[in-house]
Amino acid sequence: MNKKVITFGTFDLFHIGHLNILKRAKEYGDFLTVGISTDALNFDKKQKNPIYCQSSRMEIIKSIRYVDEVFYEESLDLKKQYIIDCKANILVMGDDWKGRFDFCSDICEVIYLSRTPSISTTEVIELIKE
Ligand code: C2G
Repeated sequence: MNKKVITFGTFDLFHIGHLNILKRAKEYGDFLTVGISTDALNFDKKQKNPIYCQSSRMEIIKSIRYVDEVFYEESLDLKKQYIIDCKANILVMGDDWKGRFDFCSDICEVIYLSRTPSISTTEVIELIKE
């Protein structure tokens, strides 16, 4: 198949929704690269720092059996550059991003997969706070 898949995320407080998207993304090819949002990018995206720092989040993602390569995603605006640099053929994202990366469809296939219901990093934090 020789197809390279790429996906991106913060992957803070790693949970089953993250595992599912990585597992399903890998099924579209035979090599999966994951761009992990830096702490600074996460702050820009969500106006708050992640609970786990970027190096911890990278170590966790790197140890997932479906993941072949990881790198730090510094900016949402570099998406196309990352795809080109990684020579990825397919971009896979959860459908909360549906449509947001269609501009990449001139250089790779863009696939949005359904999110895993009723789990999110924010929900986990709220539950722990209770
Ligand atoms: N996800 C999912 N199901 C959930 C939660 C998350 O499928 N219940 C998916 C998201 O759709 C995303 C990936 O898991 O594809 C990572 O989610 P986050 O860590 O929340 O990443 P996000 O903030 O969406 O960052 O350049 C894109 C951004 O870096 C994506």
